Amino acid sequence: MKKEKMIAAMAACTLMVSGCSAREITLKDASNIKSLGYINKEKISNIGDPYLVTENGKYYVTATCDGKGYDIYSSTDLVDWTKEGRIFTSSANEGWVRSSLWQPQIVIGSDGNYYLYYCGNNDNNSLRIGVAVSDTITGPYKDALDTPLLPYNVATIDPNLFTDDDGRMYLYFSRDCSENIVDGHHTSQLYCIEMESYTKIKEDMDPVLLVTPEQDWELASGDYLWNEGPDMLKHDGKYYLFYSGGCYANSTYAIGYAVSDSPMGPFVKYENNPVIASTDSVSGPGNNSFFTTLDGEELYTCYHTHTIKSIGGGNRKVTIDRCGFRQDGSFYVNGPTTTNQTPYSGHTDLVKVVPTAVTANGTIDGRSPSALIDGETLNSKNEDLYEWRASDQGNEKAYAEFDFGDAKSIDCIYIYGSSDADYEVESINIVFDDGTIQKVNVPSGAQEPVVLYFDKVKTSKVRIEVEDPGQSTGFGLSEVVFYDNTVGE
Ligand SMILES: [Ca+2]
Repeated sequence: MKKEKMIAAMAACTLMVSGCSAREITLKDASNIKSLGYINKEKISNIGDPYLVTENGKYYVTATCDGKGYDIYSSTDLVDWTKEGRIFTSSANEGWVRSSLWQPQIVIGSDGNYYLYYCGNNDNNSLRIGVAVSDTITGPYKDALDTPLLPYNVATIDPNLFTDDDGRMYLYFSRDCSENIVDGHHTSQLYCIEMESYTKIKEDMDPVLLVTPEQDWELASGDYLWNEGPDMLKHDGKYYLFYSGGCYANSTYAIGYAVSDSPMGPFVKYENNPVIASTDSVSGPGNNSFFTTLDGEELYTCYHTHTIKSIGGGNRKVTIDRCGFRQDGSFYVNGPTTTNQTPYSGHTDLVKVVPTAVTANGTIDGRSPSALIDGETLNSKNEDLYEWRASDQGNEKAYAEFDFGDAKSIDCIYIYGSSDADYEVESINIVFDDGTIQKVNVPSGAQEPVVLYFDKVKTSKVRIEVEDPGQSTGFGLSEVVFYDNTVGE
């Protein structure tokens, strides 16, 4: 982002917007409102490979820690986290695992037990996958077996157990590049095996190779190549296998996915991978898991990014961003974000006010005003196809209009701009039913919304129109979200 645009965005975010003709809305200081959005900070750092699971009305995260064991953290709101302590530890005398304890997964068993799938080095310094069990989510977990879970004499890591709707269970894992040579390259590839139970693989079945590094972004890491960190997500009857490619220690690391009609493939990689990649301000996103907010309303992905971008390496932090599926079945992530984003559903005093219709006085072919309320707020490679773009209006001001049907109370608006600098206008007017109007400097980039918080306005429509096109060649917006703060009423 250009520096002057950054300043404009910051100015807008601190509500230093200037009034226009007609009556102005009164902008209020939102800095003391805890529930007004979330920001990805270093809430949990010096970790990797975070796995987030919900249970007992809480969010729990476990992750790769110091390689000697796993810690677990809990939260009721995804903002404040409590370290609950160590749940599993390697030992020189017990079990089979000795070191390099990486990517854990906690599975809530249908039998009332909690299962910890983990990986690490055995006595021969070869990586294996194991499973431990506990009757509480916070452990301690004890090995369920006295051997690794998988009986193969090859290095395997990154277990991800998936239970299908019919109850059949599948274990996804990576055959690790430390011992896997493909076409002369150390290569990590993803495999799947069906499980008979939480602690036993199905007999007489060989693991099935699912994906191998082949897309350009997966080949950028040099002699060593990775497809690792699997996480299965089923949507609309299809199986979405998420994975990480590139080198975890630098900015080549990123997340992509592949789709199949069956849990064991064949899988076809998404042509616009990766769906989460490094940006000017974020490095090394990878190894994601998925969760739904406790109220069941919103899907998020939890993944790691480098704590210190310029250093990279193994010090990573938990990063959380909203995600979803488009109507065409493709998947998007509103991330990686570093600025204030719309609040987590169920953890805010702001109630969403949803338009019943969105119209515009002109939209270029192939785009739709409905993109303004589809939940997708920002765009990376190729994905600006999914934002709204006004058609050339000539002398007429381009606008989009949000219709709420009946008059609704609104006191907060998030406005996500265009992902393309050519479509970032200098300023817009927000126009309400009663002629109240507010000029707003538009932020740069769909990733950094303007957040407006103001005295309640009762209105059945909100029009957002170009006030000053500046240097732009057109007008684009990614998403607009309206809220009513109901606290104190
Ligand atoms: Ca959108």
